[in-house]
Amino acid sequence: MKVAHSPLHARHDGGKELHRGELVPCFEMPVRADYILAAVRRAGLEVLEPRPFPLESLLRVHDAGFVEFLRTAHAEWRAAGKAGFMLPSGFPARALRRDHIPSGINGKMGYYAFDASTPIVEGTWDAALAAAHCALTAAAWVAEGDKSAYALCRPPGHHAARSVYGGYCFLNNAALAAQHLRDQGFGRVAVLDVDYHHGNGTQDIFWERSDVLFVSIHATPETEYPYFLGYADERGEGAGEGYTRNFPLPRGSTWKEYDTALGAALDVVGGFAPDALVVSLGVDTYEGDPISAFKLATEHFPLMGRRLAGLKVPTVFVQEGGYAVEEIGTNVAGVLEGFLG
Ligand code: Q9C
Ligand code: ZN
Repeated sequence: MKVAHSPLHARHDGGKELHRGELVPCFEMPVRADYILAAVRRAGLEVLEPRPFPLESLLRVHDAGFVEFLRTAHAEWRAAGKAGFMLPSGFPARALRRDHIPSGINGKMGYYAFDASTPIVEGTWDAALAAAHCALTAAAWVAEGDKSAYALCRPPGHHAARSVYGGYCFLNNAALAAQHLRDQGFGRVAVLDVDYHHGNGTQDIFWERSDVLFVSIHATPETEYPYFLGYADERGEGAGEGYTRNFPLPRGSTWKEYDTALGAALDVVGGFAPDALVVSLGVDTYEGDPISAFKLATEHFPLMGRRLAGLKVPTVFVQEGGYAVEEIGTNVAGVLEGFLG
């Protein structure tokens, strides 16, 4: 299994996020990728830099105005006389919604963002673009015949929707990988999201489509981020009806409950008979994660990988969350090694 990794990820070093009423250092920090890189190298996987892709590749799943905002946001912020990290403080919530994008940087930022935990710094665009290229490269390897590949994406992607960013995510790396596989002739692509948090962005992107199945196992949004999506009754609409499936679990869930949900999710994926699989691989389900409340132990991640291999489908792994930084590499490598068997 080849690994796509770019050192450009380190240009996104967000500063602070709003967490439980306080500005705290970002949980999504550059050293996460360093631990993962060391662990996949220890596991003997070959690490390669991503290929370049035209900017238009992003527009297969994202809105053009949104991409242009991400590309230019920090320069506009500096032009307005500001420095450091950008966080929005006003959002088009229900009573404020209309079809107008404010021209000022603060209003524009609130328009495109959905939380105040996702700072943009000068290097955010370079890092997010490199992460997208890692996902597209891993998908390209699989399209060219590799049985599996791993995109070591940072920043992560699954909360980023067609035209909204948040949850530490800017561009939806997993959605880009899935779309690339579709564009390379894989007729049916399944996305299985095992991050602790619901993959609202991926769900949004494929909500009305029947060619990409979205299945997610995550903590209940009643109490857990992203709060407003990820409920079991969300199943897609129009042509996509039945092609989104959510498996929310209570806080405190252990491998026993997780494994049962994983079995149900894999039955849905298997029933779809996909030509390729994209796994949104968050390891914030780990018991030591500082912002999450599942109880998976390090020994369970290889078991997860083994179960995924049972689908016997070409598979692209895309890195999402995981904030217990010292264990993140071991847990990610555990899934990949379990998959390889
Ligand atoms: N007090 C991923 O794992 N922070 N994103 C919530 C609530 C956002 C997690 C703060 C968590 C986003 C990719
Ligand atoms: Zn997460």
